Amino acid sequence: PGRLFDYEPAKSLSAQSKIECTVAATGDPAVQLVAFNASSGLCAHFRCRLGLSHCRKCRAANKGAQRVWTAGSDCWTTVQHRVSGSVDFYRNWTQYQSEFGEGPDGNYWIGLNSLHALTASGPRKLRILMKAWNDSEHWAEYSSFSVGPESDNYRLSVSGFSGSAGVGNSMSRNNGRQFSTRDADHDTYHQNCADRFFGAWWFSDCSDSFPNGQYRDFSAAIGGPFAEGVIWRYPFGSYYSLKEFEMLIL
Ligand SMILES: [Ca+2]
Repeated sequence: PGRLFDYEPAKSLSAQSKIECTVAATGDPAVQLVAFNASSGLCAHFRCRLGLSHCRKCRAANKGAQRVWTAGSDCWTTVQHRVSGSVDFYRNWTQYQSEFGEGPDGNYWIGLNSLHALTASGPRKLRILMKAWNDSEHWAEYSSFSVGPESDNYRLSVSGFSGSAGVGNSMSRNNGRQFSTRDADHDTYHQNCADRFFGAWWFSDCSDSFPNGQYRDFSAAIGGPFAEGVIWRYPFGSYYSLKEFEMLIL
């Protein structure tokens, strides 16, 4: 039933109906999802692998505060998020391996180890949500997204681009690249792109996308310097730092 990568089994029991299966889970705060198979009568309870906050997109799609929902709906997990300059993203290798920031609703990085763990059993969909300074909203999507192990410097595989009107594939140069930070240069450039542009990313000879660049407030967001800021080159250009940026996987 549905996409259950974000979940791990908590309990299974038998039930007469989906309602009975759901009711059986309401007393258990650890259970965030139920799946009922009508032909076998099997009722399965699941909990979020990385904690409830990572299932908020699923929960939002199922009417706010409702604590238990049914498998089969789209449950997006936020893996990266920029909304302001309150969290520094110019960090080192060890810091990027782990989660940092304010949680998925604020400025946030889920961590390279989690990105690998979440995509190790098979590629996921990646959705990117962007807000420009005129408050227009844009999206890009990749049908296949996975991150390799630490031993391969978390090499990125990303393909199957689609996007909203005007939005281009700004991650094509990142496909197949290893991750680089200020203290770990795995790019193909003669300098360290992470160090030169003050962030961390799957750089090649640098990048047309740079969600982990330095956040710029409106007064400094437009007009450069080149490729610094929260960048999505097509169509915004390399001198435009976005107001909001979010990466989610399904
Ligand atoms: Ca280099």
